[in-house]
Amino acid sequence: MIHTELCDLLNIEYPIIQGGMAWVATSSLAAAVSEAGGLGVIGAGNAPPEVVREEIRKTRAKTDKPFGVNVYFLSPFTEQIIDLAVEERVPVVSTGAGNPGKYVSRLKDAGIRVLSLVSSVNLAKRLERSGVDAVIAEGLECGGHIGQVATFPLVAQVASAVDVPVIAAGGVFDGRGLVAALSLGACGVQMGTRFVCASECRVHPNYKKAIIAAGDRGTVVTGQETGHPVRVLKNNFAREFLAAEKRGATLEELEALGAGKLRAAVVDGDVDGGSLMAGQVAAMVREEQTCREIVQDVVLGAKMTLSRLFSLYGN
Ligand code: TUI
Repeated sequence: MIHTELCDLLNIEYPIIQGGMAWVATSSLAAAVSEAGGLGVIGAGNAPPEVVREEIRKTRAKTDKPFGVNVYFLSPFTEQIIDLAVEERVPVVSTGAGNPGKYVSRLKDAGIRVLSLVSSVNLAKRLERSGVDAVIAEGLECGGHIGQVATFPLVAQVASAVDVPVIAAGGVFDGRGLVAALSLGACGVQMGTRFVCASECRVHPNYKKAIIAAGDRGTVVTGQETGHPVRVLKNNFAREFLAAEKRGATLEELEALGAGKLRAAVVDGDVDGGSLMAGQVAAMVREEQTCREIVQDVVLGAKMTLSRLFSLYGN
C-alpha cells in the first residue's frame, strides 16, 4: 500500500490524480481512473454547463467512487461551472488558469474538496491563504499551458513554503516518478499524458499514436515569447506557430492560429494541423493500457523503487 494523507483527504485508494484535460478528460476516462483507485477528473475546459452536467451524471452512473471536475478559469462559463459543482455536490473541484479565491469558501461549505493548480511558489502561498485543501504544483514538463519552473525545484520549494498537502505534476510517468515526488515533499501525483493513452480515454486514435511515437525530444514549447508557453508534440502546427512567433506575429494573430486546434487534434485526429498537447513523458508512453493497468503499474513500480532504495540504506 502506498497510502498518504492525500488518500484520506480525497477518500481514494492510491495518491494518483488524473489531470483534468480539456476535451480529453471525459466521463469515460474519469470514471475508469476512479474505479482503478485514483481520482478521475472531468475536464470542463470551455464546455457549457449542460455538457459538464451530463459528464458528471455519466461518471456517477459508472462509479460510486470519488471523482473531480477541473474548472478552467479562462472559460466563459466559470461561474456557472462552480454553481453546477455545488448543485451536483461533486466530491472534488480542481482549479486551473486562475485564482479560485472568491469561490473557495462556497465550495468548501458544500463539502467539496478544492485542489488548485499552481506553477509558482508565490501563487501556492496565496492560494493556501484563500483556504484551498491542497495545491497541485505543475512543473514545465507538463503538457499544455505551463509555467517557468521545472517539477523538481517547484515541488521542493512549494512543499517547504506551504502547510497544505502538495501534489506533484509534470514529468510523472511511473512508480519512480511517484517516489521522486514523495521524496520532494509531495503527498501524491497528478498524471495527464499517460492517461491520454488509456484505453478508456476517447481521444482520436491518431492522438494516442502520436504520443506513443514521440521520443525524448518530441515536444516543443510554443508561446515562450508571448508569455503564454504551451507544450505540444512537434508537428506542422507547432512549426507554423513557432515561425509566426519568430516573425513577430501579434497576440491576436497567434490566438487565431491556435483557435480550435486542440479540438482538431482530440476529436478529428488531425496530427499535422492540430495542437497535440502532451508532456515530456510522452516519450515514455509505449502502449495503450487500461486505467487499472496504469494505476497498478505506478503503485507496483513505487513499491519496487522503495525496496531498491531501502536496500541501499545501511549496506
Ligand atoms: O490550465 C492548465 N493547463 C492547461 S489549460 C489547457 S488548454 C485549454 N483549452 C481550452 C479550454 C480549456 C483549456 C492546456 N493546459 N494548467 C493549470 C495551471 N493553472 N497551471 C498554472 C495555473 C494558474 C495560473 C494562474 C493558476 C492560477 C493562476 O492565477 C493567476 C493569478 O495570479 O490569479
